[in-house]
Amino acid sequence: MPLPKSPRFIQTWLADAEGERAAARAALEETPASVAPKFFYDRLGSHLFEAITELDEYYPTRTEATIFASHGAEMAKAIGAGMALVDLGAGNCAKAARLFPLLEPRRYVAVDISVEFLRDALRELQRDHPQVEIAGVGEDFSTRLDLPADLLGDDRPVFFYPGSSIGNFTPAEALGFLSRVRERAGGGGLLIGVDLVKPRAVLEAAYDDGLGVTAAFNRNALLNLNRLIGSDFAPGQWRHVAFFAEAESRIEMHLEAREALDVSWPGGGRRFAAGERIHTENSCKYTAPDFADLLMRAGFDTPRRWTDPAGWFAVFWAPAR
Ligand code: AVI
Repeated sequence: MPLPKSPRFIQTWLADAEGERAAARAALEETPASVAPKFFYDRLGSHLFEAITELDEYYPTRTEATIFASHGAEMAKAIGAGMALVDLGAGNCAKAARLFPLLEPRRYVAVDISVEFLRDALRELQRDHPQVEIAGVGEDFSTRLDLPADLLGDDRPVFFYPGSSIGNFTPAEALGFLSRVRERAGGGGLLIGVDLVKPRAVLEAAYDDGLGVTAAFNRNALLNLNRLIGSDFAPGQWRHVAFFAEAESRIEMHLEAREALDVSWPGGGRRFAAGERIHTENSCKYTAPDFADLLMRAGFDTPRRWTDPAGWFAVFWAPAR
């Protein structure tokens, strides 16, 4: 039996490791301190995020899945078959794989910062779909989107950005990011999942679950930072904080020092007062009309939209002629 082919893999994440370390240290030295949400996603963080998606309180993943299950065929008709499907933040690639029978991509390019997790997922996917040309890109696509042209071939580029990860950008950053996608999506478009505004209690429970999985996910960013910059954060000294900030229409996640703490890293360090916070994530919640407007400001054509019956989540198909 021939050996299954290995997906091609390109890695740009941490090509400038010293630059990433300097930026992470600088963000910690500011007041208020912050850690970019990309630091959630080492291999353990990706597994913890997978666990979050199984929680009763975390409605986005299963709500989005019901929208794909109910309307996937209509989406596929709107998009058209045969394409290079570019999955941004692919994770375990499960969402895209579920759409393969409907979208029938000729190529699949998975992009994620969690390099090892992505490699594992792609090996399995290639075994199950030997007919699809599969490639992986280990990249921090929040700031750049460098896809070698030969990865897409002559196929129409259809970008796939499910899960409402767009909410992890501020609206201004989201506009910049969507504009970068639009520049590369000519002849294709963008299929994107977006979390919508809903009652505060539902939102806050989703980001502060009873089992403490989200708290572990939040604290794991400190362990990832310890490895990257050589800091000595002790995760147990930090309390998980998550709340809905109404004015900004976003969930904010923070880590709060349980007592006065000194944290050091090679060449520096700082003191955190008791109760002082490190801002780790925003998760913006949109209204459907506001998000459609954002897509059009980024240069996409009038989008189509599908929602669940409660109107908690939306999937948009934004064509790019
Ligand atoms: C990846 N992203 C869409 C998740 C979210 O809901 O903002 C990350 C997350 N943070 C806490 N729980 C899940």
